[in-house]
Amino acid sequence: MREQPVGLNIPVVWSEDCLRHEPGGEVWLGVREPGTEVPARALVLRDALAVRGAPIVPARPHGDEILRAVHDGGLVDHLAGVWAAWEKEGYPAQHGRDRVVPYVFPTPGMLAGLEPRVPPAVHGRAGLYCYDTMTLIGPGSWAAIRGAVDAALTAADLVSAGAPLAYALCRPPGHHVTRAAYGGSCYLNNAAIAAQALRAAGAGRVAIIDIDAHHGNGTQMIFYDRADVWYGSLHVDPGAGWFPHYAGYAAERGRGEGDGFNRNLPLAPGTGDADWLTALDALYDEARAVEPDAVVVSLGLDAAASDPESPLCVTEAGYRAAGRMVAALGPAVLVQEGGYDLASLGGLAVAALSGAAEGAGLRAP
Ligand code: SP5
Ligand code: ZN
Repeated sequence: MREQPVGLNIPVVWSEDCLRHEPGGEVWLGVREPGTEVPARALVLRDALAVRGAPIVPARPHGDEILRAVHDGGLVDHLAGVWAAWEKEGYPAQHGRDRVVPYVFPTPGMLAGLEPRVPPAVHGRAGLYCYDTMTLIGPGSWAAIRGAVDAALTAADLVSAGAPLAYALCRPPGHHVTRAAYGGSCYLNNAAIAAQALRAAGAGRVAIIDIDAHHGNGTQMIFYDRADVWYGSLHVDPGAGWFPHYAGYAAERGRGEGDGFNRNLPLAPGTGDADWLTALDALYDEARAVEPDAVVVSLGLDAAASDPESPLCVTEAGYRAAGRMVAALGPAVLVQEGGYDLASLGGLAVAALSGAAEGAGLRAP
C-alpha cells in the first residue's frame, strides 16, 4: 500500500472578508507611508498552509456577545460606523481624505477631568477611540475587522469542542487594542476575544502567550485586573525605542486580583533564536504554573530576522521550536498577529504550525 502524504493537520480558519481592509498606508511621524499591514499577507499565509495540506475552514458568523464583553460598546459602534459618517461628510470626495485618520486625541492630560464628550463632527470624533496615526480606516475595514473576530471565535469553538489546535488567520491583527482604544494596525482584539470565548465555554483558566515582536499592550490591559486569564509576552524592549513605547515593561505584573498574572519579558534589539527561546522557556514555566485549561497564542511572525517592523532575529527553526513549546501547554487557539515580510511569511507560518502540531502530539509533516 502506498503511504498517504501527511498534511499539516491544523484547521486554518479563514474569512474572505479579511481581504477587504485596505489601510492604504500609515501616517508615521507625520508622513503617510505605504504601510506593511496589507491584504497580500493573508493570501500568502493561507496559500502556504494550504499547500502543506492544512484544511481551510470558513469562519462562522458569531453574535456580538463575547466581543462586547471584551470591548467597550462605544469602540465597537465607532468602528462599525465611522467610515460611513466620514464618507457622508464628504471627506473622500471633496477633501481628498480617502481614509479615516484622527488628528485630535482626548488624552487624560487634555481633558484634565472634564466630562468626556462625543464631538458631533466626525473629524473630531475620529480620535475618540484611537491612540495613533498609523491605523487607518477605509470602506472595507469594518467587514474585515468583524471577519477577523469571527475567525478567532470559530477557532475558539473548535478548541472548546475538543480540537487540540486551531489557527485563526486573523487580519487585521488585534493585540494592540485595549478595551476602548485601537491602534498599532489593530482594531479589535481577536486574541482577547478568543480567550474570553474559551472562558465562556468552560475553561476555568486561560493562558495567553504573545510571541509577536511587539508587546501586546491591548491584551495585557484587557486582562490586567483579572486572575482567570494570565498574559505573558516576549517582545522587543519598548524602552529601546519600539512600539508601543508606553507599555511592555517587566515591572508590569498585573493589578488587584490580577496581580502576578501578567508577565513581560522585553528583549534587546538583535535578539536571536537562542535568547528568544530561553525567554519563551521561562514564560512557558510560568504559564504552566497557572494550570491553564486552554491556551491562546498571539502568533506574530514579525520577530523574524527578515521582518521590516522589528529588530529581532528569529529564524524558521526558532518559530518551529516556539510552536512546539506553546502547544505542549494545552489545547491552543493560535491567533495571527503581525508579520510583514511577504517573502518569508509563508515559511514562518508553516514552521510555527508544524512545531505546534508536534507539541500537541499530532503527526507532523
Ligand atoms: C500587530 C503589529 O505587529 N503591530 C505593529 C505595529 C507597529 N508599527 C510600527 C510602525 C512604525 C513605522 N514603520 C516604519 C517601518 C520602517 N522600517
Ligand atoms: Zn508586531
